[in-house]
Amino acid sequence: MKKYLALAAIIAAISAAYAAPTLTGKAPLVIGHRGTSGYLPDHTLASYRMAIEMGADYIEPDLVSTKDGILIVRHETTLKDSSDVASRPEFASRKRKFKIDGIEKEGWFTFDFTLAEIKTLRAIQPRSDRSQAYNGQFQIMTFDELLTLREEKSKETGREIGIYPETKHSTLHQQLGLPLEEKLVAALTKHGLNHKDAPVFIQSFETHSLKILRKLTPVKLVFLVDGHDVRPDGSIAANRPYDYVISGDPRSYAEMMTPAGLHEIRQFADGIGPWKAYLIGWKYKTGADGKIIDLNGDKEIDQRDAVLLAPTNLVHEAHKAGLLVHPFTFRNEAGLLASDYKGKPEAEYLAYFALGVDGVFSDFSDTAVAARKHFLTH
Ligand SMILES: [Ca+2]
Ligand SMILES: [Ca+2]
Repeated sequence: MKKYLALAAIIAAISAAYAAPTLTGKAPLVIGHRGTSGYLPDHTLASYRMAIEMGADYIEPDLVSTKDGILIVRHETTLKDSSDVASRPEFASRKRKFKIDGIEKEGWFTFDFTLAEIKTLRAIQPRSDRSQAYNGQFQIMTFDELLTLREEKSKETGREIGIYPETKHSTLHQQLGLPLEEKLVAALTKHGLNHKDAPVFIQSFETHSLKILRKLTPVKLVFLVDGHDVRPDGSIAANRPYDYVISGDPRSYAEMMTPAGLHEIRQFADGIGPWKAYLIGWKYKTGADGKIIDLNGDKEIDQRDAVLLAPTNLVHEAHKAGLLVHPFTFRNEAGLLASDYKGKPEAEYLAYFALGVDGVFSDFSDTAVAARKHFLTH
């Protein structure tokens, strides 16, 4: 049974074990995940602008395609949860069932709408635990519009703001005849960002997408490492890259996090973007009935009832393979913080910064920037 360590002990142990904190020795990056989606509806111009103004180094858009082949900035190919499409009678007949990466979904799909139609929709906040006050105010953006914002804000702030786009459901988009990769690279070229030193990372959960991109562009590529759940005993339930499902490669994301797997990833990527549980996991205590114990006694089960495990050596192994490490996703909500952090999101960032991560995907850029400042000055 793994020993539970107090947070201070964890940070101290990490600091002692790692002399060089990041791969390059530079300060870890703050990546504004979907803008600053903790405060404003994700993937909107206002959300990205706020992330930049709060000091994010990079802004992160997910990319999907419209029916007419335009890259738009959305987390999902479904429009139901993040837009007002369900309340638009003119689109009622577009509702249908469709398999996204093998899983049947029902709703309205981005690839059934032209850009002109998408532009009549308005964004809403998909998470019920976040402010709904901004629903209906913002359009859905194109990738090109976001690149223009990046340029404008870089000039205005005097900082070169980076862009960190993700190819969403790459294989599915290829099957639909709407592949993302060439259009993504064309957009970067148009905005002067298709070169080796450009402030760009492209990310994907599919190796196939990165291998295509490796042939198209010299910008840095990051392989995202998924994991959909932590079991009570602390082990990670991980699925497989969808391109592996198609090609018959039996490996899960977790099974690729070995020295050999990391070496293989280094052949087509410059970094990994792992779910943060791969670096510092957590576990739950269970009763005789096998159920998770409500550690803090608030009659709900969430991460406040979890205790941290000792860190894994994944950052160390990835750095040894020459890979950057950018874990996701850092959030402020109390129910998403393990008990060791005592409700302080800054404490979580500090633990990961001490581990030597090269950047963090954050929904709250202000908290991430403040935690980094604290880390660098103490
Ligand atoms: Ca993303
Ligand atoms: Ca609880």
